[in-house]
Amino acid sequence: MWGKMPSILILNGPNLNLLGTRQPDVYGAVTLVDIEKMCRSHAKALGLGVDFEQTNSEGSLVDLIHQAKGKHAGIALNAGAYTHTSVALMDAISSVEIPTVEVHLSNIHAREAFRKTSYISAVAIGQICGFGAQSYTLAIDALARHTGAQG
Ligand code: CA2
Repeated sequence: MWGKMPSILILNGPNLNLLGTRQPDVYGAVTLVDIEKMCRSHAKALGLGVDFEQTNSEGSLVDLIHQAKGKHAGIALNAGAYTHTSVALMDAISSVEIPTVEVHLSNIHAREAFRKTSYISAVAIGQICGFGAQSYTLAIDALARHTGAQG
């Protein structure tokens, strides 16, 4: 099903395009382009290809999750603030039945109360948060193990 090299989708939601340009105290100094490069080299070493996407639009995130069906062995999703609000994203993940790891840069459990609620957690295989950019590489490790998709 996955062809020569299995791949994963790394999907980023609203405002994550601003990383490294504002609020470095909360989110660090790395940019999303830095994170993309880290993810590509980390995944490659595990024999996994990567599609890396960012959109500020909830509907586009839903579309990208739908389009992952039959294409990607797993999804790492940082849904940004939609994590705490979006039944649509939760339903999209359930519907495609692709193992999904929830990712956050910050420790959402150590921040405002509203960030403790995640609609993604209910349908994810697990959640990784609080490790900055490293949360993404940890998510790739988890997906590689879970899917058995390493090359
Ligand atoms: O910690 C995470 O990765 C979050 O998903 C980031 C979201 C936040 O709403 C979630 O609760 C936790 C916010 C991303 C905003 O990123 C910014 C980057 C630079 C400047 C301002 C915001």
